[in-house]
Amino acid sequence: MNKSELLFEQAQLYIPGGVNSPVRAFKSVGGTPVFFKSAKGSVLTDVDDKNYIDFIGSWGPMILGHCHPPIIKALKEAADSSTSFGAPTELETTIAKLICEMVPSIEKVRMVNSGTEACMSAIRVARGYTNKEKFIKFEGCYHGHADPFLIKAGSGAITLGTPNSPGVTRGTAQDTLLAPFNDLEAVKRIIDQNKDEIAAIIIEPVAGNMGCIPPKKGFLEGLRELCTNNNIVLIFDEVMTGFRLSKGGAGQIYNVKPDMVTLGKIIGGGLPVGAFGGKEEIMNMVAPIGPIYQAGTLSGNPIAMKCGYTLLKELNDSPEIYEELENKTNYLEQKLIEVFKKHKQQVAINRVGSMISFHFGVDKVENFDDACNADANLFKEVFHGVLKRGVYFAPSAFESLFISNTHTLEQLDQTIDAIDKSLEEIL
Ligand code: HOZ
Repeated sequence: MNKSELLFEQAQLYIPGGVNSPVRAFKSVGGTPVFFKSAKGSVLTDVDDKNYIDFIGSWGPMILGHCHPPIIKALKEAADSSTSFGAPTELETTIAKLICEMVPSIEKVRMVNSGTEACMSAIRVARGYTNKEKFIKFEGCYHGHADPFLIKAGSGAITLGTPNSPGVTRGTAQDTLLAPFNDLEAVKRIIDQNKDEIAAIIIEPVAGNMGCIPPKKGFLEGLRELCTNNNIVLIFDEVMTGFRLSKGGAGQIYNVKPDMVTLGKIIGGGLPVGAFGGKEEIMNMVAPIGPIYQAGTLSGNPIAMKCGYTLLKELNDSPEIYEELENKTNYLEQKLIEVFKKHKQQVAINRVGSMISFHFGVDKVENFDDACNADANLFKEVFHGVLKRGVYFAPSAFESLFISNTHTLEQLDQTIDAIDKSLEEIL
Protein backbone atom coordinates (compact mmCIF):
# COMPACT_ATOMS: atom_id res chain seq x y z
CA MET A 1 0.00 0.00 0.00
CA ASN A 2 1.43 3.42 -0.88
CA LYS A 3 1.10 6.49 1.31
CA SER A 4 -1.86 7.95 -0.63
CA GLU A 5 -3.81 4.70 -0.17
CA LEU A 6 -3.02 4.69 3.52
CA LEU A 7 -4.02 8.35 3.94
CA PHE A 8 -7.25 7.70 2.04
CA GLU A 9 -8.14 4.87 4.41
CA GLN A 10 -7.59 7.13 7.41
CA ALA A 11 -9.43 10.04 5.82
CA GLN A 12 -12.54 7.92 5.25
CA LEU A 13 -12.82 7.35 9.01
CA TYR A 14 -13.34 11.03 9.70
CA ILE A 15 -14.38 12.76 6.46
CA PRO A 16 -17.39 11.64 4.37
CA GLY A 17 -15.86 9.68 1.50
CA GLY A 18 -12.41 10.77 2.66
CA VAL A 19 -12.54 14.06 0.74
CA ASN A 20 -13.80 17.59 1.21
CA SER A 21 -15.20 17.85 -2.31
CA PRO A 22 -16.67 14.83 -4.11
CA VAL A 23 -14.85 14.90 -7.48
CA ARG A 24 -11.56 14.39 -5.63
CA ALA A 25 -12.59 10.91 -4.50
CA PHE A 26 -11.97 9.42 -8.00
CA LYS A 27 -15.46 7.84 -7.99
CA SER A 28 -15.84 8.57 -11.68
CA VAL A 29 -12.52 7.03 -12.69
CA GLY A 30 -12.11 4.42 -9.97
CA GLY A 31 -9.02 3.77 -7.87
CA THR A 32 -7.63 5.73 -4.97
CA PRO A 33 -7.20 9.50 -4.95
CA VAL A 34 -3.66 10.81 -4.96
CA PHE A 35 -2.79 12.84 -1.88
CA PHE A 36 -0.50 15.79 -2.55
CA LYS A 37 2.03 17.55 -0.39
CA SER A 38 3.42 20.33 -2.59
CA ALA A 39 3.43 21.93 -6.01
CA LYS A 40 5.55 24.36 -7.99
CA GLY A 41 4.69 25.88 -11.36
CA SER A 42 2.85 23.16 -13.27
CA VAL A 43 4.19 20.22 -11.28
CA LEU A 44 2.44 18.50 -8.40
CA THR A 45 4.28 16.29 -5.90
CA ASP A 46 2.40 13.56 -4.10
CA VAL A 47 3.00 12.15 -0.63
CA ASP A 48 5.04 9.32 -2.18
CA ASP A 49 7.35 11.88 -3.85
CA LYS A 50 6.04 11.18 -7.34
CA ASN A 51 5.71 14.19 -9.67
CA TYR A 52 2.81 14.91 -12.03
CA ILE A 53 2.20 17.50 -14.72
CA ASP A 54 -0.86 19.28 -13.38
CA PHE A 55 -3.86 19.89 -15.65
CA ILE A 56 -6.34 21.06 -13.06
CA GLY A 57 -4.41 23.96 -11.50
CA SER A 58 -6.68 23.85 -8.45
CA TRP A 59 -9.56 23.87 -11.00
CA GLY A 60 -8.43 27.15 -12.44
CA PRO A 61 -6.76 29.54 -10.00
CA MET A 62 -3.18 28.52 -10.80
CA ILE A 63 -3.15 30.35 -14.11
CA LEU A 64 0.39 31.53 -13.40
CA GLY A 65 1.41 28.25 -11.78
CA HIS A 66 1.61 27.00 -8.22
CA CYS A 67 3.61 29.05 -5.71
CA HIS A 68 3.89 31.99 -8.08
CA PRO A 69 6.58 34.01 -6.22
CA PRO A 70 4.76 37.41 -6.11
CA ILE A 71 1.66 35.73 -4.65
CA ILE A 72 3.62 33.89 -1.99
CA LYS A 73 5.39 37.13 -1.08
CA ALA A 74 2.06 38.97 -0.87
CA LEU A 75 0.58 36.21 1.27
CA LYS A 76 3.43 36.35 3.76
CA GLU A 77 3.31 40.13 4.00
CA ALA A 78 -0.46 40.15 4.51
CA ALA A 79 -0.30 37.47 7.19
CA ASP A 80 2.14 39.61 9.18
CA SER A 81 -0.52 42.34 9.47
CA SER A 82 -3.55 40.19 10.40
CA THR A 83 -5.30 37.07 9.16
CA SER A 84 -8.76 38.66 9.52
CA PHE A 85 -10.27 41.91 10.75
CA GLY A 86 -13.97 41.44 10.17
CA ALA A 87 -13.88 45.16 9.41
CA PRO A 88 -13.15 47.21 6.26
CA THR A 89 -9.69 47.55 4.75
CA GLU A 90 -8.36 49.83 1.98
CA LEU A 91 -7.34 46.83 -0.09
CA GLU A 92 -10.99 45.79 -0.57
CA THR A 93 -11.61 49.03 -2.48
CA THR A 94 -8.37 48.64 -4.43
CA ILE A 95 -9.31 45.17 -5.68
CA ALA A 96 -12.96 46.13 -6.28
CA LYS A 97 -11.82 49.05 -8.46
CA LEU A 98 -9.48 46.78 -10.42
CA ILE A 99 -12.26 44.22 -10.99
CA CYS A 100 -14.61 46.96 -12.22
CA GLU A 101 -11.90 48.15 -14.61
CA MET A 102 -11.14 44.65 -15.90
CA VAL A 103 -14.66 43.25 -16.32
CA PRO A 104 -16.76 45.49 -18.62
CA SER A 105 -20.14 44.50 -17.13
CA ILE A 106 -19.22 45.04 -13.48
CA GLU A 107 -19.90 48.49 -12.05
CA LYS A 108 -20.00 47.39 -8.40
CA VAL A 109 -18.84 44.18 -6.79
CA ARG A 110 -19.32 42.33 -3.47
CA MET A 111 -16.72 39.86 -2.19
CA VAL A 112 -17.71 36.47 -0.81
CA ASN A 113 -15.78 33.29 -0.03
CA SER A 114 -16.58 30.88 -2.86
CA GLY A 115 -18.25 30.50 -6.24
CA THR A 116 -21.19 28.79 -4.53
CA GLU A 117 -21.81 31.85 -2.36
CA ALA A 118 -21.43 34.14 -5.35
CA CYS A 119 -24.06 32.32 -7.44
CA MET A 120 -26.48 31.81 -4.56
CA SER A 121 -26.28 35.53 -3.72
CA ALA A 122 -26.63 36.61 -7.36
CA ILE A 123 -29.87 34.65 -7.72
CA ARG A 124 -31.23 36.21 -4.54
CA VAL A 125 -30.35 39.69 -5.80
CA ALA A 126 -31.93 39.00 -9.21
CA ARG A 127 -35.11 37.81 -7.50
CA GLY A 128 -35.21 40.80 -5.18
CA TYR A 129 -34.53 43.22 -8.02
CA THR A 130 -37.18 41.84 -10.40
CA ASN A 131 -39.64 40.76 -7.73
CA LYS A 132 -39.97 37.40 -9.53
CA GLU A 133 -39.08 33.92 -8.29
CA LYS A 134 -38.22 31.45 -11.05
CA PHE A 135 -34.94 31.22 -12.91
CA ILE A 136 -33.53 29.27 -15.85
CA LYS A 137 -30.36 27.23 -15.65
CA PHE A 138 -28.84 24.94 -18.25
CA GLU A 139 -28.50 21.17 -17.99
CA GLY A 140 -24.95 20.22 -17.05
CA CYS A 141 -23.98 23.70 -15.90
CA TYR A 142 -22.73 23.81 -12.34
CA HIS A 143 -23.17 26.90 -10.19
CA GLY A 144 -22.02 25.53 -6.86
CA HIS A 145 -23.97 23.49 -4.38
CA ALA A 146 -26.70 25.87 -3.17
CA ASP A 147 -30.09 24.09 -3.25
CA PRO A 148 -31.66 25.72 -6.31
CA PHE A 149 -28.70 24.81 -8.52
CA LEU A 150 -28.59 21.09 -7.76
CA ILE A 151 -31.01 20.19 -10.49
CA LYS A 152 -29.29 18.45 -13.42
CA ALA A 153 -26.03 20.02 -12.32
CA GLY A 154 -22.63 19.28 -13.80
CA SER A 155 -19.26 18.54 -12.17
CA GLY A 156 -19.33 16.20 -9.16
CA ALA A 157 -23.13 16.05 -9.26
CA ILE A 158 -23.04 14.09 -12.54
CA THR A 159 -19.83 12.29 -11.70
CA LEU A 160 -21.62 10.63 -8.81
CA GLY A 161 -24.75 10.02 -10.82
CA THR A 162 -26.93 12.16 -8.56
CA PRO A 163 -27.77 15.19 -10.63
CA ASN A 164 -30.77 15.89 -8.44
CA SER A 165 -29.66 15.84 -4.84
CA PRO A 166 -31.79 14.57 -1.95
CA GLY A 167 -32.29 17.39 0.53
CA VAL A 168 -33.40 19.87 -2.12
CA THR A 169 -37.07 20.50 -1.45
CA ARG A 170 -39.76 20.28 -4.14
CA GLY A 171 -40.62 23.88 -3.34
CA THR A 172 -37.08 24.96 -4.22
CA ALA A 173 -36.80 22.71 -7.27
CA GLN A 174 -40.01 23.98 -8.83
CA ASP A 175 -38.54 27.44 -9.27
CA THR A 176 -35.54 26.12 -11.20
CA LEU A 177 -36.37 25.79 -14.91
CA LEU A 178 -34.06 23.74 -17.10
CA ALA A 179 -33.00 24.24 -20.69
CA PRO A 180 -30.44 22.38 -22.80
CA PHE A 181 -27.19 24.31 -23.24
CA ASN A 182 -26.94 25.99 -26.65
CA ASP A 183 -30.71 25.69 -27.30
CA LEU A 184 -32.17 29.18 -27.68
CA GLU A 185 -35.55 27.92 -28.89
CA ALA A 186 -36.01 25.93 -25.67
CA VAL A 187 -35.27 29.07 -23.65
CA LYS A 188 -37.86 31.03 -25.64
CA ARG A 189 -40.46 28.34 -24.98
CA ILE A 190 -39.76 28.35 -21.24
CA ILE A 191 -40.06 32.13 -21.10
CA ASP A 192 -43.39 31.99 -22.96
CA GLN A 193 -44.71 29.29 -20.65
CA ASN A 194 -43.69 31.26 -17.54
CA LYS A 195 -44.68 34.76 -18.59
CA ASP A 196 -43.50 37.44 -16.11
CA GLU A 197 -42.33 34.83 -13.62
CA ILE A 198 -38.63 34.49 -14.51
CA ALA A 199 -36.18 36.57 -12.51
CA ALA A 200 -32.92 35.36 -14.02
CA ILE A 201 -31.10 33.23 -16.53
CA ILE A 202 -27.82 31.94 -15.13
CA ILE A 203 -25.25 30.36 -17.41
CA GLU A 204 -21.58 29.43 -17.60
CA PRO A 205 -20.95 31.32 -20.88
CA VAL A 206 -18.38 28.65 -21.68
CA ALA A 207 -19.53 25.56 -19.83
CA GLY A 208 -16.72 23.99 -17.82
CA ASN A 209 -18.46 21.40 -15.71
CA MET A 210 -19.51 18.86 -18.35
CA GLY A 211 -16.15 19.08 -20.01
CA CYS A 212 -15.55 22.34 -21.82
CA ILE A 213 -18.43 23.38 -24.09
CA PRO A 214 -18.34 26.66 -26.02
CA PRO A 215 -21.52 28.59 -26.75
CA LYS A 216 -22.76 28.28 -30.35
CA LYS A 217 -22.60 31.42 -32.44
CA GLY A 218 -25.46 33.71 -31.48
CA PHE A 219 -26.49 31.77 -28.38
CA LEU A 220 -25.25 34.24 -25.77
CA GLU A 221 -26.41 37.17 -27.90
CA GLY A 222 -29.85 35.53 -28.12
CA LEU A 223 -30.02 35.13 -24.35
CA ARG A 224 -29.07 38.79 -23.94
CA GLU A 225 -31.91 39.87 -26.18
CA LEU A 226 -34.46 37.61 -24.49
CA CYS A 227 -33.44 38.91 -21.07
CA THR A 228 -33.63 42.54 -22.16
CA ASN A 229 -37.07 42.05 -23.71
CA ASN A 230 -38.53 40.17 -20.75
CA ASN A 231 -37.07 42.03 -17.75
CA ILE A 232 -34.91 39.04 -16.84
CA VAL A 233 -31.50 39.44 -15.19
CA LEU A 234 -28.79 37.73 -17.26
CA ILE A 235 -26.13 36.25 -14.98
CA PHE A 236 -22.85 34.97 -16.38
CA ASP A 237 -21.25 32.48 -14.01
CA GLU A 238 -17.61 33.26 -14.76
CA VAL A 239 -16.23 31.39 -11.75
CA MET A 240 -14.08 29.35 -14.16
CA THR A 241 -13.85 31.66 -17.17
CA GLY A 242 -13.37 34.97 -15.34
CA PHE A 243 -9.83 36.36 -15.79
CA ARG A 244 -8.93 33.08 -17.53
CA LEU A 245 -10.30 33.45 -21.04
CA SER A 246 -9.38 37.14 -21.09
CA LYS A 247 -8.98 40.00 -18.64
CA GLY A 248 -12.72 40.58 -18.88
CA GLY A 249 -13.66 36.89 -19.03
CA ALA A 250 -16.01 35.22 -21.51
CA GLY A 251 -18.34 38.25 -21.61
CA GLN A 252 -15.50 40.22 -23.15
CA ILE A 253 -14.42 37.64 -25.74
CA TYR A 254 -17.99 37.03 -26.95
CA ASN A 255 -18.82 40.73 -26.62
CA VAL A 256 -22.02 40.12 -24.65
CA LYS A 257 -22.74 42.16 -21.53
CA PRO A 258 -24.63 40.30 -18.80
CA ASP A 259 -26.42 42.20 -16.03
CA MET A 260 -24.54 40.32 -13.32
CA VAL A 261 -21.37 38.25 -13.15
CA THR A 262 -20.25 35.72 -10.57
CA LEU A 263 -16.56 35.13 -9.99
CA GLY A 264 -14.32 32.79 -8.02
CA LYS A 265 -11.18 30.69 -8.44
CA ILE A 266 -8.55 33.05 -9.95
CA ILE A 267 -9.94 36.04 -8.09
CA GLY A 268 -8.33 34.73 -4.87
CA GLY A 269 -5.03 33.66 -6.37
CA GLY A 270 -5.59 30.22 -4.84
CA LEU A 271 -7.24 31.39 -1.63
CA PRO A 272 -10.98 30.91 -0.99
CA VAL A 273 -12.66 33.91 -2.63
CA GLY A 274 -15.71 34.51 -4.76
CA ALA A 275 -17.53 37.66 -5.84
CA PHE A 276 -20.70 38.82 -7.52
CA GLY A 277 -21.07 42.10 -9.33
CA GLY A 278 -22.89 43.86 -12.09
CA LYS A 279 -24.89 46.93 -12.95
CA GLU A 280 -24.81 49.59 -10.26
CA GLU A 281 -28.60 49.82 -10.19
CA ILE A 282 -28.86 46.10 -9.39
CA MET A 283 -25.95 45.99 -6.94
CA ASN A 284 -27.39 48.95 -5.03
CA MET A 285 -30.21 46.62 -3.98
CA VAL A 286 -27.70 44.77 -1.75
CA ALA A 287 -27.52 45.46 2.01
CA PRO A 288 -26.64 47.79 3.65
CA ILE A 289 -27.86 50.30 1.03
CA GLY A 290 -30.57 48.02 -0.31
CA PRO A 291 -32.99 45.53 1.26
CA ILE A 292 -31.43 42.29 -0.11
CA TYR A 293 -29.40 40.72 2.65
CA GLN A 294 -25.96 39.22 2.12
CA ALA A 295 -23.04 39.11 4.57
CA GLY A 296 -19.91 37.22 5.70
CA THR A 297 -17.29 37.49 8.44
CA LEU A 298 -14.46 36.34 6.20
CA SER A 299 -15.66 38.22 3.11
CA GLY A 300 -12.90 40.53 1.88
CA ASN A 301 -10.39 38.65 4.03
CA PRO A 302 -7.10 40.59 3.95
CA ILE A 303 -4.87 37.67 2.94
CA ALA A 304 -7.22 36.54 0.18
CA MET A 305 -7.58 40.12 -1.08
CA LYS A 306 -3.81 40.64 -1.18
CA CYS A 307 -3.18 37.41 -3.08
CA GLY A 308 -6.11 38.00 -5.42
CA TYR A 309 -5.06 41.59 -6.11
CA THR A 310 -1.47 40.54 -6.84
CA LEU A 311 -2.65 37.98 -9.39
CA LEU A 312 -5.29 40.17 -11.05
CA LYS A 313 -2.89 43.11 -11.32
CA GLU A 314 -0.33 40.92 -13.09
CA LEU A 315 -2.99 39.65 -15.50
CA ASN A 316 -4.18 43.20 -16.10
CA ASP A 317 -0.70 44.57 -16.71
CA SER A 318 0.59 41.71 -18.87
CA PRO A 319 -1.87 40.96 -21.69
CA GLU A 320 0.78 38.77 -23.36
CA ILE A 321 -0.07 36.12 -20.73
CA TYR A 322 -3.31 35.39 -22.62
CA GLU A 323 -1.52 35.07 -25.92
CA GLU A 324 0.92 32.62 -24.37
CA LEU A 325 -1.93 30.58 -22.86
CA GLU A 326 -3.74 30.52 -26.20
CA ASN A 327 -0.63 29.36 -28.05
CA LYS A 328 0.22 26.64 -25.58
CA THR A 329 -3.28 25.26 -25.39
CA ASN A 330 -3.62 25.37 -29.16
CA TYR A 331 -0.35 23.41 -29.36
CA LEU A 332 -1.80 20.82 -26.97
CA GLU A 333 -5.04 20.65 -28.98
CA GLN A 334 -3.20 20.02 -32.27
CA LYS A 335 -1.11 17.28 -30.66
CA LEU A 336 -4.22 15.69 -29.14
CA ILE A 337 -5.85 15.61 -32.57
CA GLU A 338 -2.76 13.84 -33.96
CA VAL A 339 -2.45 11.27 -31.21
CA PHE A 340 -6.15 10.34 -31.24
CA LYS A 341 -6.04 10.09 -35.03
CA LYS A 342 -3.00 7.82 -34.82
CA HIS A 343 -5.02 5.48 -32.59
CA LYS A 344 -8.12 5.82 -34.76
CA GLN A 345 -10.19 7.21 -31.92
CA GLN A 346 -13.38 9.12 -32.57
CA VAL A 347 -13.17 12.08 -30.21
CA ALA A 348 -14.69 15.52 -29.72
CA ILE A 349 -12.15 18.07 -28.55
CA ASN A 350 -13.53 21.37 -27.28
CA ARG A 351 -11.32 24.31 -26.45
CA VAL A 352 -11.72 27.95 -25.59
CA GLY A 353 -8.47 29.72 -24.69
CA SER A 354 -6.74 27.75 -21.95
CA MET A 355 -9.74 25.51 -21.16
CA ILE A 356 -9.86 22.23 -23.07
CA SER A 357 -11.54 18.83 -22.85
CA PHE A 358 -11.99 15.69 -24.92
CA HIS A 359 -14.87 13.24 -25.08
CA PHE A 360 -14.33 9.81 -26.63
CA GLY A 361 -16.69 8.03 -29.01
CA VAL A 362 -18.56 11.13 -30.20
CA ASP A 363 -18.04 13.69 -32.95
CA LYS A 364 -19.35 16.73 -31.22
CA VAL A 365 -20.29 17.81 -27.71
CA GLU A 366 -22.58 20.82 -27.62
CA ASN A 367 -24.69 20.06 -24.55
CA PHE A 368 -25.18 17.81 -21.54
CA ASP A 369 -26.76 14.93 -23.50
CA ASP A 370 -23.82 14.86 -25.91
CA ALA A 371 -21.41 14.80 -22.96
CA CYS A 372 -23.36 11.91 -21.36
CA ASN A 373 -23.19 9.93 -24.63
CA ALA A 374 -19.37 9.93 -24.60
CA ASP A 375 -17.37 6.80 -23.80
CA ALA A 376 -16.70 7.23 -20.08
CA ASN A 377 -14.89 3.87 -19.82
CA LEU A 378 -12.20 4.81 -22.28
CA PHE A 379 -11.73 8.11 -20.45
CA LYS A 380 -11.22 6.15 -17.22
CA GLU A 381 -8.57 3.96 -18.78
CA VAL A 382 -6.74 6.87 -20.35
CA PHE A 383 -6.94 8.77 -17.05
CA HIS A 384 -5.19 5.95 -15.19
CA GLY A 385 -2.80 5.31 -18.08
CA VAL A 386 -1.49 8.87 -17.96
CA LEU A 387 -1.65 9.10 -14.17
CA LYS A 388 0.85 6.30 -13.75
CA ARG A 389 3.04 8.10 -16.31
CA GLY A 390 3.01 11.31 -14.26
CA VAL A 391 0.15 13.32 -15.77
CA TYR A 392 -2.71 14.50 -13.56
CA PHE A 393 -5.93 15.10 -15.52
CA ALA A 394 -9.23 16.01 -13.85
CA PRO A 395 -10.53 12.73 -12.39
CA SER A 396 -13.78 12.89 -14.38
CA ALA A 397 -14.76 13.30 -18.02
CA PHE A 398 -17.22 15.96 -16.85
CA GLU A 399 -14.54 18.53 -16.11
CA SER A 400 -12.31 20.81 -18.10
CA LEU A 401 -8.51 20.82 -18.17
CA PHE A 402 -6.76 24.07 -17.33
CA ILE A 403 -3.41 25.18 -18.72
CA SER A 404 -1.11 27.61 -16.89
CA ASN A 405 1.57 29.71 -18.44
CA THR A 406 4.16 27.69 -16.49
CA HIS A 407 3.40 24.63 -18.65
CA THR A 408 6.28 24.11 -21.07
CA LEU A 409 5.98 22.71 -24.59
CA GLU A 410 8.19 19.88 -23.38
CA GLN A 411 5.63 19.03 -20.66
CA LEU A 412 2.84 19.14 -23.22
CA ASP A 413 4.85 16.74 -25.42
CA GLN A 414 5.37 14.45 -22.41
CA THR A 415 1.63 14.52 -21.85
CA ILE A 416 0.93 13.49 -25.44
CA ASP A 417 3.53 10.75 -25.15
CA ALA A 418 1.76 9.48 -22.00
CA ILE A 419 -1.57 9.41 -23.88
CA ASP A 420 0.07 7.65 -26.82
CA LYS A 421 1.59 4.93 -24.62
CA SER A 422 -1.63 4.57 -22.63
CA LEU A 423 -3.71 4.09 -25.77
CA GLU A 424 -1.18 1.54 -27.09
CA GLU A 425 -1.62 -0.39 -23.87
CA ILE A 426 -5.43 -0.10 -23.75
CA LEU A 427 -6.42 -0.77 -27.36
N1 HOZ B 1 -16.40 21.61 -8.52
C1 HOZ B 1 -15.03 21.63 -8.87
C2 HOZ B 1 -14.77 21.38 -10.29
N2 HOZ B 1 -15.75 21.73 -11.20
C3 HOZ B 1 -14.21 20.65 -8.07
C4 HOZ B 1 -13.83 21.24 -6.79
C5 HOZ B 1 -12.78 20.45 -6.02
O1 HOZ B 1 -12.94 19.25 -5.86
O2 HOZ B 1 -11.84 21.06 -5.56
